[in-house]
Amino acid sequence: MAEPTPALPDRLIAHLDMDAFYASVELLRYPELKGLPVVVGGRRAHAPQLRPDGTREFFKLADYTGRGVVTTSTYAARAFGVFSAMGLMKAALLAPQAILLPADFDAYRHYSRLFKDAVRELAPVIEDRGIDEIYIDLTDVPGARDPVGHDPLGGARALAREIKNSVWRATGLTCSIGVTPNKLLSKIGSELEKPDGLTVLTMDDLPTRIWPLPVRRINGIGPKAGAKLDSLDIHTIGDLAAAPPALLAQHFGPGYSLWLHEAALGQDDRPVVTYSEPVSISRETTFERDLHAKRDRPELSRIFTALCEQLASDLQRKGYQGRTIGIKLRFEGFRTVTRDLTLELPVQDAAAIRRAAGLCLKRVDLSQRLRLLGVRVGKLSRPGDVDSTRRSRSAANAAPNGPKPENLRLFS
Ligand code: DCP
Ligand code: MG
Repeated sequence: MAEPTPALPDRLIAHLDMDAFYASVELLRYPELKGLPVVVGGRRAHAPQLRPDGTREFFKLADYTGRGVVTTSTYAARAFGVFSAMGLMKAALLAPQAILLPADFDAYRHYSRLFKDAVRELAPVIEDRGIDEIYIDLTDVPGARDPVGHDPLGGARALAREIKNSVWRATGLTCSIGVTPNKLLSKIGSELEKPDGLTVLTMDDLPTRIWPLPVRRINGIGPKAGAKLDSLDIHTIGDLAAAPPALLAQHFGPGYSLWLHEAALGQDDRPVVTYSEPVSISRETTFERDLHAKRDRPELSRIFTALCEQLASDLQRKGYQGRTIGIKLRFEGFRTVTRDLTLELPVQDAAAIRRAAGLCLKRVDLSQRLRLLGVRVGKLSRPGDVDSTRRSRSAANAAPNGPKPENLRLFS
Protein backbone atom coordinates (compact mmCIF):
# COMPACT_ATOMS: atom_id res chain seq x y z
CA MET A 1 0.00 0.00 0.00
CA ALA A 2 1.25 3.49 -0.85
CA GLU A 3 1.92 5.86 2.04
CA PRO A 4 -0.83 8.46 2.42
CA THR A 5 0.43 11.84 1.22
CA PRO A 6 -0.53 14.78 3.45
CA ALA A 7 -3.38 16.70 1.83
CA LEU A 8 -2.46 19.90 0.06
CA PRO A 9 -4.52 22.93 1.07
CA ASP A 10 -7.21 24.03 -1.40
CA ARG A 11 -5.39 27.27 -2.07
CA LEU A 12 -1.80 28.49 -1.96
CA ILE A 13 -1.73 32.20 -1.23
CA ALA A 14 1.42 34.26 -0.90
CA HIS A 15 1.91 37.65 0.75
CA LEU A 16 5.01 39.51 -0.36
CA ASP A 17 6.31 42.56 1.51
CA MET A 18 9.47 44.46 0.59
CA ASP A 19 12.11 44.78 3.33
CA ALA A 20 12.63 48.29 4.78
CA PHE A 21 11.33 49.43 1.43
CA TYR A 22 12.02 53.18 1.20
CA ALA A 23 15.33 52.84 3.04
CA SER A 24 16.44 49.94 0.81
CA VAL A 25 15.71 51.99 -2.32
CA GLU A 26 17.88 54.78 -0.88
CA LEU A 27 20.72 52.30 -0.32
CA LEU A 28 20.67 51.43 -4.03
CA ARG A 29 21.53 55.04 -4.72
CA TYR A 30 24.02 55.37 -1.84
CA PRO A 31 25.65 51.94 -1.57
CA GLU A 32 28.25 53.34 0.83
CA LEU A 33 25.48 53.37 3.48
CA LYS A 34 24.96 49.59 3.36
CA GLY A 35 24.88 48.12 6.85
CA LEU A 36 24.64 51.53 8.55
CA PRO A 37 21.67 52.85 10.52
CA VAL A 38 19.72 54.95 8.00
CA VAL A 39 16.44 56.74 8.55
CA VAL A 40 14.14 58.07 5.83
CA GLY A 41 11.97 60.99 6.87
CA GLY A 42 13.85 64.22 6.36
CA ARG A 43 13.13 67.16 4.13
CA ARG A 44 15.00 68.20 1.00
CA ALA A 45 17.42 70.19 3.16
CA HIS A 46 18.70 66.87 4.56
CA ALA A 47 19.78 65.52 1.18
CA PRO A 48 23.48 64.56 1.06
CA GLN A 49 25.93 67.16 -0.29
CA LEU A 50 28.59 66.30 -2.83
CA ARG A 51 32.10 67.19 -1.59
CA PRO A 52 34.74 68.51 -4.06
CA ASP A 53 36.49 65.11 -3.96
CA GLY A 54 33.32 63.40 -5.19
CA THR A 55 32.39 61.74 -1.89
CA ARG A 56 29.10 62.56 -0.21
CA GLU A 57 28.45 64.24 3.09
CA PHE A 58 25.37 62.80 4.76
CA PHE A 59 23.16 64.46 7.33
CA LYS A 60 23.54 62.98 10.82
CA LEU A 61 20.37 62.40 12.82
CA ALA A 62 22.09 64.06 15.82
CA ASP A 63 21.96 67.40 13.97
CA TYR A 64 18.22 67.23 13.36
CA THR A 65 15.81 69.68 14.93
CA GLY A 66 12.17 69.76 14.01
CA ARG A 67 9.03 67.71 14.30
CA GLY A 68 9.34 65.22 11.49
CA VAL A 69 8.81 61.51 12.05
CA VAL A 70 10.61 58.40 10.89
CA THR A 71 8.99 57.14 7.69
CA THR A 72 11.07 53.99 7.74
CA SER A 73 14.46 52.82 8.96
CA THR A 74 17.02 50.22 7.93
CA TYR A 75 17.34 47.07 10.02
CA ALA A 76 20.64 48.47 11.36
CA ALA A 77 18.69 51.49 12.70
CA ARG A 78 15.92 49.24 14.05
CA ALA A 79 18.58 47.52 16.17
CA PHE A 80 18.79 50.86 18.07
CA GLY A 81 15.03 50.90 18.58
CA VAL A 82 14.30 53.32 15.74
CA PHE A 83 11.04 52.42 13.96
CA SER A 84 8.41 53.95 11.65
CA ALA A 85 6.32 56.82 13.08
CA MET A 86 8.81 57.68 15.87
CA GLY A 87 9.68 61.38 16.17
CA LEU A 88 13.03 62.12 14.53
CA MET A 89 14.33 63.93 17.62
CA LYS A 90 13.54 60.92 19.77
CA ALA A 91 15.21 58.69 17.17
CA ALA A 92 18.27 60.96 17.33
CA LEU A 93 18.61 60.21 21.04
CA LEU A 94 18.61 56.46 20.32
CA ALA A 95 20.85 56.55 17.24
CA PRO A 96 22.59 59.93 16.90
CA GLN A 97 25.05 58.52 14.35
CA ALA A 98 22.24 57.38 12.03
CA ILE A 99 22.07 59.00 8.59
CA LEU A 100 18.92 60.96 7.77
CA LEU A 101 17.64 61.06 4.19
CA PRO A 102 14.66 62.81 2.61
CA ALA A 103 11.92 60.66 1.07
CA ASP A 104 11.79 60.40 -2.71
CA PHE A 105 8.37 59.01 -3.55
CA ASP A 106 8.97 58.99 -7.30
CA ALA A 107 11.85 56.57 -6.81
CA TYR A 108 9.76 54.35 -4.50
CA ARG A 109 6.92 54.24 -7.01
CA HIS A 110 9.38 53.32 -9.74
CA TYR A 111 10.76 50.36 -7.77
CA SER A 112 7.25 49.39 -6.73
CA ARG A 113 6.30 49.03 -10.36
CA LEU A 114 9.49 47.07 -11.13
CA PHE A 115 8.99 44.48 -8.41
CA LYS A 116 5.30 43.98 -9.17
CA ASP A 117 6.03 43.51 -12.88
CA ALA A 118 8.72 40.95 -12.03
CA VAL A 119 6.30 38.94 -9.88
CA ARG A 120 3.54 39.17 -12.48
CA GLU A 121 5.74 37.39 -15.03
CA LEU A 122 5.85 34.31 -12.81
CA ALA A 123 2.43 34.49 -11.16
CA PRO A 124 -0.19 36.69 -12.81
CA VAL A 125 -2.89 36.68 -10.11
CA ILE A 126 -1.78 39.59 -7.96
CA GLU A 127 -3.65 41.84 -5.54
CA ASP A 128 -1.99 45.20 -5.12
CA ARG A 129 -1.98 46.21 -1.46
CA GLY A 130 0.01 49.40 -1.70
CA ILE A 131 3.49 50.54 -2.54
CA ASP A 132 5.45 47.63 -1.07
CA GLU A 133 3.10 44.67 -0.66
CA ILE A 134 1.01 42.31 -2.74
CA TYR A 135 -0.94 39.11 -2.37
CA ILE A 136 -0.30 36.45 -4.99
CA ASP A 137 -2.56 33.48 -5.71
CA LEU A 138 -0.16 30.64 -6.47
CA THR A 139 -2.85 27.93 -6.60
CA ASP A 140 -2.95 27.61 -10.37
CA VAL A 141 0.66 28.43 -11.14
CA PRO A 142 2.19 25.39 -12.89
CA GLY A 143 4.36 23.42 -10.49
CA ALA A 144 3.15 25.18 -7.33
CA ARG A 145 1.28 22.09 -6.13
CA ASP A 146 3.94 19.55 -7.08
CA PRO A 147 5.65 17.81 -4.19
CA VAL A 148 9.43 17.83 -4.10
CA GLY A 149 10.73 14.59 -2.59
CA HIS A 150 8.76 14.07 0.60
CA ASP A 151 7.82 17.74 0.88
CA PRO A 152 4.25 18.21 -0.39
CA LEU A 153 4.85 21.97 -0.35
CA GLY A 154 8.15 21.72 -2.17
CA GLY A 155 6.71 23.15 -5.37
CA ALA A 156 5.23 26.14 -3.54
CA ARG A 157 8.48 26.74 -1.73
CA ALA A 158 10.50 26.59 -4.95
CA LEU A 159 8.12 28.98 -6.68
CA ALA A 160 8.29 31.46 -3.79
CA ARG A 161 12.09 31.28 -3.92
CA GLU A 162 11.96 31.93 -7.65
CA ILE A 163 9.74 34.98 -7.05
CA LYS A 164 12.22 36.33 -4.50
CA ASN A 165 15.11 35.85 -6.94
CA SER A 166 13.20 37.51 -9.68
CA VAL A 167 12.39 40.54 -7.50
CA TRP A 168 16.07 40.74 -6.59
CA ARG A 169 17.18 40.59 -10.23
CA ALA A 170 14.67 43.27 -11.25
CA THR A 171 15.37 45.68 -8.40
CA GLY A 172 18.39 44.69 -6.32
CA LEU A 173 16.01 44.60 -3.34
CA THR A 174 15.03 41.82 -0.95
CA CYS A 175 11.52 40.96 0.12
CA SER A 176 9.84 38.56 2.53
CA ILE A 177 7.15 36.09 1.53
CA GLY A 178 4.61 34.10 3.50
CA VAL A 179 2.85 31.18 1.75
CA THR A 180 -0.19 29.68 3.47
CA PRO A 181 -3.74 28.57 2.62
CA ASN A 182 -5.11 32.13 2.89
CA LYS A 183 -4.44 35.88 2.94
CA LEU A 184 -4.81 36.31 6.69
CA LEU A 185 -2.14 33.73 7.53
CA SER A 186 0.16 34.77 4.68
CA LYS A 187 0.14 38.37 5.88
CA ILE A 188 1.26 37.19 9.31
CA GLY A 189 3.68 34.70 7.76
CA SER A 190 5.57 37.21 5.63
CA GLU A 191 6.63 39.04 8.79
CA LEU A 192 7.86 36.01 10.68
CA GLU A 193 11.32 35.77 9.11
CA LYS A 194 11.93 39.32 7.93
CA PRO A 195 14.20 40.49 6.32
CA ASP A 196 14.75 38.28 3.25
CA GLY A 197 12.39 35.71 4.73
CA LEU A 198 10.41 32.82 3.31
CA THR A 199 7.79 31.22 5.55
CA VAL A 200 5.57 28.40 4.33
CA LEU A 201 2.82 27.35 6.73
CA THR A 202 -0.05 24.87 6.72
CA MET A 203 -2.95 24.64 9.15
CA ASP A 204 -0.85 22.13 11.13
CA ASP A 205 1.56 24.96 11.99
CA LEU A 206 -1.15 27.08 13.60
CA PRO A 207 -0.52 26.02 17.23
CA THR A 208 3.26 26.43 17.07
CA ARG A 209 3.78 29.39 14.72
CA ILE A 210 0.62 31.52 14.95
CA TRP A 211 -1.00 31.02 18.35
CA PRO A 212 2.01 32.28 20.37
CA LEU A 213 1.88 35.67 18.55
CA PRO A 214 0.19 38.75 20.03
CA VAL A 215 -3.36 39.36 18.76
CA ARG A 216 -2.31 42.63 17.10
CA ARG A 217 -0.41 40.64 14.45
CA ILE A 218 -3.78 39.86 12.89
CA ASN A 219 -4.45 42.41 10.19
CA GLY A 220 -7.84 43.78 11.28
CA ILE A 221 -7.19 43.94 15.01
CA GLY A 222 -6.30 47.58 15.54
CA PRO A 223 -5.17 49.48 18.64
CA LYS A 224 -8.69 49.75 20.07
CA ALA A 225 -9.66 46.10 19.73
CA GLY A 226 -6.15 45.12 20.86
CA ALA A 227 -6.47 47.13 24.08
CA LYS A 228 -9.93 45.75 24.71
CA LEU A 229 -8.70 42.17 24.24
CA ASP A 230 -5.76 42.89 26.55
CA SER A 231 -8.18 44.08 29.22
CA LEU A 232 -10.03 40.77 28.85
CA ASP A 233 -6.72 38.95 29.45
CA ILE A 234 -6.61 37.84 25.82
CA HIS A 235 -3.07 38.56 24.67
CA THR A 236 -2.04 35.94 22.13
CA ILE A 237 -3.83 34.63 19.07
CA GLY A 238 -4.01 31.32 20.96
CA ASP A 239 -5.80 33.08 23.85
CA LEU A 240 -8.24 34.44 21.29
CA ALA A 241 -8.81 31.02 19.73
CA ALA A 242 -9.63 29.65 23.18
CA ALA A 243 -11.86 32.56 24.26
CA PRO A 244 -15.53 31.70 24.78
CA PRO A 245 -17.47 33.04 21.74
CA ALA A 246 -20.14 34.45 24.08
CA LEU A 247 -17.54 36.59 25.88
CA LEU A 248 -16.29 37.98 22.56
CA ALA A 249 -19.84 38.63 21.35
CA GLN A 250 -20.61 40.50 24.55
CA HIS A 251 -17.70 42.89 24.04
CA PHE A 252 -17.39 43.15 20.27
CA GLY A 253 -20.87 42.56 18.84
CA PRO A 254 -21.97 39.57 16.76
CA GLY A 255 -20.20 40.31 13.46
CA TYR A 256 -16.74 41.34 14.61
CA SER A 257 -16.61 38.72 17.37
CA LEU A 258 -17.33 35.95 14.86
CA TRP A 259 -14.59 37.30 12.62
CA LEU A 260 -12.17 37.46 15.59
CA HIS A 261 -12.88 33.83 16.44
CA GLU A 262 -12.40 32.63 12.86
CA ALA A 263 -9.26 34.72 12.41
CA ALA A 264 -7.73 33.15 15.51
CA LEU A 265 -8.44 29.73 14.00
CA GLY A 266 -6.62 30.84 10.83
CA GLN A 267 -9.78 30.84 8.72
CA ASP A 268 -10.17 33.30 5.89
CA ASP A 269 -11.70 32.69 2.49
CA ARG A 270 -11.29 36.13 0.96
CA PRO A 271 -10.18 35.79 -2.67
CA VAL A 272 -7.13 37.49 -4.11
CA VAL A 273 -8.68 40.42 -5.93
CA THR A 274 -6.64 41.25 -8.98
CA TYR A 275 -8.00 44.72 -9.49
CA SER A 276 -9.24 47.21 -6.96
CA GLU A 277 -9.79 50.92 -7.14
CA PRO A 278 -8.34 53.06 -4.38
CA VAL A 279 -11.04 54.46 -2.10
CA SER A 280 -9.42 57.85 -1.85
CA ILE A 281 -6.19 59.70 -2.47
CA SER A 282 -4.80 62.17 0.03
CA ARG A 283 -1.88 64.39 0.92
CA GLU A 284 -1.07 65.80 4.32
CA THR A 285 1.72 67.64 6.05
CA THR A 286 2.80 68.28 9.63
CA PHE A 287 4.04 71.85 10.07
CA GLU A 288 7.47 72.69 11.41
CA ARG A 289 5.71 74.79 14.08
CA ASP A 290 2.05 75.13 15.04
CA LEU A 291 0.29 77.66 12.81
CA HIS A 292 -2.63 79.92 13.57
CA ALA A 293 -5.39 80.39 11.01
CA LYS A 294 -5.36 84.19 11.36
CA ARG A 295 -1.82 85.12 12.40
CA ASP A 296 -0.14 82.69 9.99
CA ARG A 297 -2.69 83.03 7.25
CA PRO A 298 -0.26 83.57 4.31
CA GLU A 299 1.88 80.59 5.23
CA LEU A 300 -1.13 78.34 5.84
CA SER A 301 -2.70 79.42 2.61
CA ARG A 302 0.51 78.66 0.70
CA ILE A 303 0.74 75.18 2.25
CA PHE A 304 -2.95 74.56 1.59
CA THR A 305 -2.56 75.47 -2.08
CA ALA A 306 0.57 73.33 -2.43
CA LEU A 307 -1.24 70.31 -0.94
CA CYS A 308 -4.11 70.74 -3.38
CA GLU A 309 -1.66 71.01 -6.27
CA GLN A 310 0.17 67.84 -5.22
CA LEU A 311 -3.12 66.04 -4.83
CA ALA A 312 -4.31 67.17 -8.25
CA SER A 313 -1.09 65.92 -9.81
CA ASP A 314 -1.45 62.58 -7.96
CA LEU A 315 -4.98 62.25 -9.33
CA GLN A 316 -3.94 63.14 -12.86
CA ARG A 317 -0.94 60.81 -12.83
CA LYS A 318 -3.07 57.92 -11.57
CA GLY A 319 -5.91 58.79 -13.93
CA TYR A 320 -8.60 59.53 -11.36
CA GLN A 321 -11.10 62.24 -10.63
CA GLY A 322 -13.13 62.51 -7.45
CA ARG A 323 -16.39 63.87 -6.18
CA THR A 324 -15.80 64.04 -2.43
CA ILE A 325 -13.28 66.55 -1.18
CA GLY A 326 -12.25 66.35 2.46
CA ILE A 327 -9.86 68.05 4.85
CA LYS A 328 -8.11 66.82 7.96
CA LEU A 329 -6.89 69.17 10.65
CA ARG A 330 -4.88 68.29 13.71
CA PHE A 331 -4.72 70.90 16.43
CA GLU A 332 -2.15 71.46 19.14
CA GLY A 333 -2.89 68.77 21.70
CA PHE A 334 -3.52 66.28 18.85
CA ARG A 335 -7.28 66.73 18.51
CA THR A 336 -8.10 65.73 14.95
CA VAL A 337 -11.04 66.99 12.91
CA THR A 338 -12.23 66.03 9.43
CA ARG A 339 -14.82 67.60 7.16
CA ASP A 340 -15.85 66.74 3.64
CA LEU A 341 -18.29 67.68 0.97
CA THR A 342 -19.51 65.93 -2.15
CA LEU A 343 -19.67 67.79 -5.43
CA GLU A 344 -22.20 67.24 -8.17
CA LEU A 345 -19.48 66.46 -10.73
CA PRO A 346 -16.06 64.89 -10.20
CA VAL A 347 -13.02 67.15 -10.31
CA GLN A 348 -9.34 66.59 -10.92
CA ASP A 349 -7.74 70.04 -10.93
CA ALA A 350 -6.05 71.88 -8.10
CA ALA A 351 -8.24 74.98 -8.23
CA ALA A 352 -11.48 73.01 -7.90
CA ILE A 353 -10.05 70.91 -5.07
CA ARG A 354 -8.76 74.05 -3.33
CA ARG A 355 -12.15 75.70 -3.61
CA ALA A 356 -14.10 72.75 -2.20
CA ALA A 357 -11.54 72.13 0.54
CA GLY A 358 -11.78 75.83 1.40
CA LEU A 359 -15.52 75.42 1.96
CA CYS A 360 -14.82 72.48 4.29
CA LEU A 361 -12.37 74.62 6.20
CA LYS A 362 -15.08 77.23 6.81
CA ARG A 363 -16.99 74.62 8.80
CA VAL A 364 -14.25 74.24 11.41
CA ASP A 365 -13.58 76.43 14.44
CA LEU A 366 -10.04 77.62 13.79
CA SER A 367 -9.29 79.41 17.06
CA GLN A 368 -6.75 76.80 18.15
CA ARG A 369 -3.35 76.51 16.51
CA LEU A 370 -2.84 73.79 13.89
CA ARG A 371 -0.09 71.22 13.61
CA LEU A 372 -1.26 69.26 10.58
CA LEU A 373 -3.29 69.87 7.48
CA GLY A 374 -4.44 67.24 5.00
CA VAL A 375 -6.59 67.20 1.88
CA ARG A 376 -8.35 64.13 0.51
CA VAL A 377 -10.29 63.27 -2.63
CA GLY A 378 -12.73 60.38 -2.45
CA LYS A 379 -15.60 58.85 -4.50
CA LEU A 380 -13.03 58.30 -7.20
CA SER A 381 -13.83 57.50 -10.79
CA ARG A 382 -11.91 57.37 -14.04
CA PRO A 383 -12.64 60.06 -16.59
CA GLY A 384 -14.52 57.73 -19.00
CA ASP A 385 -12.51 57.69 -22.22
CA VAL A 386 -10.14 60.00 -24.08
CA ASP A 387 -13.08 62.13 -25.18
CA SER A 388 -14.51 62.68 -21.74
CA THR A 389 -11.01 63.56 -20.48
CA ARG A 390 -10.80 66.13 -23.21
CA ARG A 391 -14.24 67.45 -22.38
CA SER A 392 -13.41 67.90 -18.73
CA ARG A 393 -10.07 69.52 -19.64
CA SER A 394 -11.75 72.01 -21.95
CA ALA A 395 -14.41 72.70 -19.33
CA ALA A 396 -11.62 73.43 -16.88
CA ASN A 397 -10.00 75.74 -19.41
CA ALA A 398 -13.23 77.61 -19.93
CA ALA A 399 -13.55 78.18 -16.19
CA PRO A 400 -9.96 78.30 -14.91
CA ASN A 401 -11.07 78.74 -11.33
CA GLY A 402 -13.02 75.50 -11.27
CA PRO A 403 -16.72 75.14 -10.67
CA LYS A 404 -18.50 78.19 -9.33
CA PRO A 405 -19.51 77.97 -5.67
CA GLU A 406 -23.18 77.78 -6.57
CA ASN A 407 -22.42 74.53 -8.40
CA LEU A 408 -21.10 72.98 -5.21
CA ARG A 409 -23.59 70.90 -3.33
CA LEU A 410 -22.94 70.54 0.37
CA PHE A 411 -23.71 67.33 2.23
CA SER A 412 -22.72 67.56 5.84
N1 DCP B 1 5.60 53.77 5.64
C1 DCP B 1 5.11 55.03 5.95
N2 DCP B 1 4.58 55.27 7.20
C2 DCP B 1 4.53 54.29 8.13
C3 DCP B 1 5.01 53.01 7.83
C4 DCP B 1 5.55 52.78 6.56
O1 DCP B 1 5.16 55.92 5.12
N3 DCP B 1 4.02 54.54 9.34
C5 DCP B 1 6.20 53.54 4.31
C6 DCP B 1 7.69 53.40 4.42
C7 DCP B 1 7.97 51.95 4.22
C8 DCP B 1 6.80 51.51 3.35
O2 DCP B 1 5.71 52.36 3.70
O3 DCP B 1 9.25 51.74 3.64
C9 DCP B 1 6.40 50.08 3.57
O4 DCP B 1 5.93 49.87 4.90
P1 DCP B 1 6.28 48.59 5.73
O5 DCP B 1 5.40 48.58 6.92
O6 DCP B 1 6.27 47.38 4.84
O7 DCP B 1 7.75 48.87 6.26
P2 DCP B 1 9.15 48.62 5.59
O8 DCP B 1 9.02 48.05 4.23
O9 DCP B 1 9.94 49.89 5.66
O10 DCP B 1 9.84 47.60 6.57
P3 DCP B 1 9.55 46.03 6.74
O11 DCP B 1 10.84 45.38 6.36
O12 DCP B 1 9.21 45.85 8.18
O13 DCP B 1 8.45 45.68 5.81
MG1 MG C 1 7.81 46.38 3.87
